[in-house]
Amino acid sequence: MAIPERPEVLAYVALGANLGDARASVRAAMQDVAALPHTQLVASSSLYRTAPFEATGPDFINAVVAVSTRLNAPELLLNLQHLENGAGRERAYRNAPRTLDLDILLYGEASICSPTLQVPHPRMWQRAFVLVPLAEIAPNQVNAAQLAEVVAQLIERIDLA
Ligand code: PH2
Ligand code: MG
Ligand code: MG
Repeated sequence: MAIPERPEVLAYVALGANLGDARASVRAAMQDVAALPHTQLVASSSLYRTAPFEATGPDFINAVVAVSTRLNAPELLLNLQHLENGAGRERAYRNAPRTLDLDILLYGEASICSPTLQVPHPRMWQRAFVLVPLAEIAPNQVNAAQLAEVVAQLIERIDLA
């Protein structure tokens, strides 16, 4: 069912995994995010292999997608958490290795600071694994100085979009 009274909002979602078949999990999650209710996929980045940043465990697979959605931000968050749980996500400790992590980076122009959701994502500007795939699909959202800040972090484009 459409929600005609709701505006369509362009949102950016970061995907990450470093447990199990991370590549397959991120690929499947891209399709699952695209299939969320009242949501259309606008763009998806390549897949990147990245070194754990302030985290332990195996290398991550990371990517970013853009969606146009009529879900509000809390609804989008709940839907993403549902997908994380469906992928077997456990929360053993902060930044523990995970089967799937889905983070809202940007939700239109919104600034959100609630106990459960902060948008723009408060740490996105420190992270190459976010900025590089985001710049691939939305070059207007990331500038050269921001990319220069994270240039020392290891990131390799593995599966071209
Ligand atoms: N996610 C984190 C912490 N560190 N490092 C990489 N390379 N990729 C991630 O997705 C990641 C991380 C917290 O969510
Ligand atoms: Mg995260
Ligand atoms: Mg998360």
